[in-house]
Amino acid sequence: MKKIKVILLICFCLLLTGCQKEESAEAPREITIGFAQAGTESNWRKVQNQSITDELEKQNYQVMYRNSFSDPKQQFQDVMTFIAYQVDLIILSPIQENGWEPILEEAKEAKIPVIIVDRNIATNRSDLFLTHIGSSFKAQGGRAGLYVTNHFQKMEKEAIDVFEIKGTENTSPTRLRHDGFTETVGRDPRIQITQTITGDFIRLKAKEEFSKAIDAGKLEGIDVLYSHNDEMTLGALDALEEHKLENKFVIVSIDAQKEMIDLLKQRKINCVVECNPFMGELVANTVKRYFAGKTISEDIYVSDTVFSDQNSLSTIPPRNY
Ligand code: GYE
Repeated sequence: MKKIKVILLICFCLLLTGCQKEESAEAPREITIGFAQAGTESNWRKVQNQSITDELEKQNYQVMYRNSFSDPKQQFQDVMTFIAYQVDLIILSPIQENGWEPILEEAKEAKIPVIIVDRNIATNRSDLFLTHIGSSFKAQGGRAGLYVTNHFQKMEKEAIDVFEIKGTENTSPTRLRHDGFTETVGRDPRIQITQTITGDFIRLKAKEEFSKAIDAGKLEGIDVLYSHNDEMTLGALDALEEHKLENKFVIVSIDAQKEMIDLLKQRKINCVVECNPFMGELVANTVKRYFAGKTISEDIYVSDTVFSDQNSLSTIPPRNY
């Protein structure tokens, strides 16, 4: 009996010293980041997704990933799942703008910080998230509008009619790319948006909607095609081709995927405003700064450029997406 007691005591001591050893060791604590991605609707999205996951993994963060495949309700649930798992930080690339306050309240209560990337959310509560990292969609719309105003500036035309292909409703890029555009073209009263369709940022959806517009004779008198992203521009071009129609519009697109740059170089479209998807490094550095207790600015902008037939096209570097 005594022997057993001694053995038990030794085991207990070993266990204690073992535990102490682990606590004093300087092994970095594993940090888990929940990344809630919006969908896979465009090539742009795939590159943005890759950029963020790659850079987080480079920094040795454990990434818990959920993709809600363009379903807003699913995305609310995805973020609730991260909260239930008690992840250390949430990166949210939202689909829609509205409805986030109660979910982010829950995250706040659970003391889980949230970083919003790409699209933004509609709230006045700056205490609900650390920062937003992404492009200025209003500036993108403004730059698209500026191309159109410049293009027609010296042309004697009474009216310049614009056909707008909008992205998904209730999303910040759709709202702001529209606002930025109308604000800028507003300087020339001849330029008016006379037709609008919604293509949800998806090539096939835009193709279908644009085909319907062609069949309904809605292209009559249109001078400009302004599309909120490249996938939808490609969809509209697909529809024109299917209807054996020549493209006779000025075309302005947003994103600057490879296919669109190629079309610009072939002078089949006129202008493409870049939306820079490579935000991973900024995101990972911001996460790192947060865990190091450093200050983080409220808005972190990704820089975009504009490619158009008003500039030299040969200098555009090749792209792989
Ligand atoms: O322009 C589009 C996409 O949210 C800014 O979403 C992003 C947009 C991007 O799928 O291609």
